[in-house]
Amino acid sequence: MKQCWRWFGQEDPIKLTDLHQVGVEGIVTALHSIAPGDPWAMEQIVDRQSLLSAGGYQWDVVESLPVSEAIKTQTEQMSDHIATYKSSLRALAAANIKTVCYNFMPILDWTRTSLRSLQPHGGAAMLFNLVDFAVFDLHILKRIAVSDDYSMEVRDAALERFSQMSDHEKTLLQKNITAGLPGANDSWSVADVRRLLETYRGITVDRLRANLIDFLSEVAPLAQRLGMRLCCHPDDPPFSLLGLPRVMSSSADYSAVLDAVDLAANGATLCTGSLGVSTAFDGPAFVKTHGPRIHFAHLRNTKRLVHTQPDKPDFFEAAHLEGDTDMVGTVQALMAEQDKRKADGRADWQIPMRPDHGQELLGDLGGHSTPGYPLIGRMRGLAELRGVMAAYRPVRIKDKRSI
Ligand code: DNO
Repeated sequence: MKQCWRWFGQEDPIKLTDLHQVGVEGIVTALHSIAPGDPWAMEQIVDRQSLLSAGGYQWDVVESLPVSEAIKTQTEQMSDHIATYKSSLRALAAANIKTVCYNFMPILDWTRTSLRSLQPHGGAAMLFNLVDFAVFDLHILKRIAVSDDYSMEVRDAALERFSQMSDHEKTLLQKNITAGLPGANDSWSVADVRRLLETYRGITVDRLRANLIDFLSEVAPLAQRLGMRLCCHPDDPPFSLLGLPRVMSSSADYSAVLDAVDLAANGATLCTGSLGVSTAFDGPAFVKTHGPRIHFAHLRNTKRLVHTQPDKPDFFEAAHLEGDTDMVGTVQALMAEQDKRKADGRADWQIPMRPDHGQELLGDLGGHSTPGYPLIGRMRGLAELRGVMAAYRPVRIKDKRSI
């Protein structure tokens, strides 16, 4: 697999040129300042490419070309936004950037209740706690939840916890939950979330899935003609939050969407950390089922904690080889998939991967790195994953000076 790294552009506290020391081979990035629904102009794409090539890299994967809320809910501006999405795809293809990741999560992207939870080893990890989430949902956002959102036990615990929280703790919780994607979506206010929730009134799981299929029926044929690979990121976490529908939470969800628009360009981002929160997730089996359509891999591990509601477990982001996902088996399955592609003569046999998220370790600590994206924690993750890959197939030394 191609060992990639997510880089946020010039504002990223990590210097691009330093990544050669980390063994990074490719870059995953996006034009984060462009809002979902707005076009990516050729000039901006080329500017970013020049920045990357000056640092000795190329732009391997776009993460993300975001899908606007209007497309997800099929409201007014949908057709304009689809036209814009297509023009951005054309511009990316013209710049020879062919792999594009996106997600179809309503309103919020990845969601955690704590961005820096202290671990026994002294580092910090991101964490999701359902009672904390219910505090935000029921007592800060003041949403009227339905009975299957939370069990009685979770509701009682949330009320109790809320009554004991300081104003500072309440603000921090709200900030953590609405942190969403580091980039274009930045941070939503409570008022924003309430307004956006209204736009999902009446949108069921079936309707959202149909909207995703409609979107793909528009953009995937174009991507196919352009020789591109679209890859949908799973829901993170893989269960409903704020009463919103989620449609990319399991292998069966992927089957439904990949089969509905049966083109190679309509593919998946396998994010082991997101899907792996569910007890039903089986990494090697996912690769077996969807292998040829996996265009990008996020390798990350999560560990479920003792929880109050089995359908919405608490979890934290574990070290890359230490969580509930069989990482070794998943990496092996992905490498076997690459071998099959090579045998079939596929030009895109190599799957770009990135060590997704990392714990904050050593010099990462202190809150100066982008949540989930510290240098040392991700470096540890990449080193461990590289070790697994090397055990499966020994690394070829590429240094030209060696004989
Ligand atoms: C979190 C990321 C996600 C991902 C998007 C893809 O760290 O994995 O934010 O970039 O969901 O569209």
